[in-house]
Amino acid sequence: MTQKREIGEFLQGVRHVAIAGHVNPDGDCIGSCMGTFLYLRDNYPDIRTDVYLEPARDVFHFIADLDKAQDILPEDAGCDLLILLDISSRNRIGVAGGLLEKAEKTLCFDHHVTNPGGFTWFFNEPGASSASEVVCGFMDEDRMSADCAAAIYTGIVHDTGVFQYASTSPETMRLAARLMEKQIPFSRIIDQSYYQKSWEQNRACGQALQSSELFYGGRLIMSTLSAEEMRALHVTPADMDGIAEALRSTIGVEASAFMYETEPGLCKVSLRSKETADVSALAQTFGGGGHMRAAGCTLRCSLAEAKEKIREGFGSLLQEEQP
Ligand SMILES: [Mn+2]
Repeated sequence: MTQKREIGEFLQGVRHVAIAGHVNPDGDCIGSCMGTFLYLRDNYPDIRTDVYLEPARDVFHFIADLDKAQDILPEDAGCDLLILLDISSRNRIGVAGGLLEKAEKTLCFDHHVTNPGGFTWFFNEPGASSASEVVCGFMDEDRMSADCAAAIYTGIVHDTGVFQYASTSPETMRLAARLMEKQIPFSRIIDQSYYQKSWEQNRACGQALQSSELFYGGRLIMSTLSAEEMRALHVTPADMDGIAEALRSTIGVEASAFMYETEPGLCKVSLRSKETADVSALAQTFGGGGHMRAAGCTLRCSLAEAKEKIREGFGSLLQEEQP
């Protein structure tokens, strides 16, 4: 193995670290933030480390010390170094957004091709499976606890769709193997945090599949859930994970778009593709971002208008691939 860098090199003279992820945190965001928190706490006990995350879904509660994550930024909060993980852009920092101006130095680990940077140190690897994999490259694995390994593993599992997406590299698998050597409960992590869904979530996904429509000769599949439908199904935006992927799994489809109302007139759009359509480019035209195969954006309009805009946007994307 090549000699890796270690996060300690950014901690010279630092007495107070704050760690933060993005709004609406997903498995990679939570895994990378908590993994970094646990690693710093175990290996740099003289440095005060705070971690800020919006409330995580219950399925992540097996992650050690997740209850130490703060979901409100105190008035007097500060830090010498702000470590940012998986954020994709400076304006998507969740709870700790207010620290960006206060922090002396910022250190960002990411894997979003759309992240424009603007940090003291910026390690962005768009080809990497996850921010968890990127930040793990800066940890001495001999000094990594099982709890830290479990958090990092969770992040990788979630952002690779359980080692499925093209972003999964041989190195991702080697890293996952080394994390398994730490005796982490890998089966339980995958089942409980990734596959298991509540009855309400499964019904919402079922309804989205049931009402889906095909466009461009079956190359695009789209579906929506209105605020009213979500109320009737007893689900919230936090329950929408996995629906865009379920739509994409349809045979013949290259891309999927799932959209739902977070409030009247505000639509969250999840875009997925299989092999050719760059959905991050489409998301960017609407002020969003993400990856080639998984991206998202938020549109301020009715659900019907959002659907029309996204359908149109896919026109050039799906036509370009025709020979
Ligand atoms: Mn990620």
